[in-house]
Amino acid sequence: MNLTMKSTSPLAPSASRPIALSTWSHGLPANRAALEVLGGKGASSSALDAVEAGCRVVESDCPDMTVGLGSRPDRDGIVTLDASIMTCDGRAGCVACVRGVAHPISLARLVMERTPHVLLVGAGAEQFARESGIEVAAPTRTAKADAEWRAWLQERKYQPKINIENHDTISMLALDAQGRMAAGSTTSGLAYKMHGRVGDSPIVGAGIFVDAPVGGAICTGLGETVLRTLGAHLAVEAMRAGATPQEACERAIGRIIEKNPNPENYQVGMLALDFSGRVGAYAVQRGFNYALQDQLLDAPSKFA
Ligand code: SD4
Repeated sequence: MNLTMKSTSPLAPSASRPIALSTWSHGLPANRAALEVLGGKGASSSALDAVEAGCRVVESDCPDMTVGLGSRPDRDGIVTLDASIMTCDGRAGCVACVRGVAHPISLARLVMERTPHVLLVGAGAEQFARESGIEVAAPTRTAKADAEWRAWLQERKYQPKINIENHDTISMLALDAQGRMAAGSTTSGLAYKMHGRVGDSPIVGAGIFVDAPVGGAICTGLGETVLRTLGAHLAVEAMRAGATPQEACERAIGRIIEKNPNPENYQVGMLALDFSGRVGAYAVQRGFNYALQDQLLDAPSKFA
């Protein structure tokens, strides 16, 4: 099977700023919040603020149950969350496998701004949250997540469904009026994962990467495949070598397919943005949509 769907046109609108670009349809409310922040006056209206604001919207309300405390749990019934944030001057903060934190994206930002570290995990990340005045709730499951998990326990079959279950991380890129770019990602990872499993989303270079003056890239999908190839970093380095954002996404997805067998069994979606506002989008499978400003678009894919 190799029914390649190539995009013929760059999806870039124009060099207009600000720009908000996000994965999946929940990228629409995320972009709205991000652009509201970026439309504001003053020094605080940065791409970093925009990405944090956008991700927080989905953390608070994610009907797909793939972001925030309302997500599906791991196989032990525990909701664990991953998040990362990065600015184009190379600063980054990430948290992984945290419980009870409503806004992991904000905790990731605090790791970046208030610690000498890049990544805090598990109990240590939760301790840092408490010390920073962030509430850490006792781990719970929503009634819906609880019912689905109990149903899952009957069979205990671990087979994430492409584009349906487990593939709705919010990853975002924003470019502000001053020409600063930031990236962020927040997720509960894969439903029914092993306890302690961490995907690509909170790993710099895997789920997100941004570097001035080149651009940024973000991923969603089966994190293991992206971790093995450092997908976002691949795309940014392709742009550094002269690829357009679209070409960069296609090359990075190509490498992911090359290195991870049986692509019919997984989905990865990738978005890229450069500093002139050109956008790239590509996926392994059909069905990956994304939000560019207030538009929902379908990404071309390697397999139809
Ligand atoms: C992960 N990449 O934990 C995440 C899942 C995801 O859309 O992106 N879902 O593997």
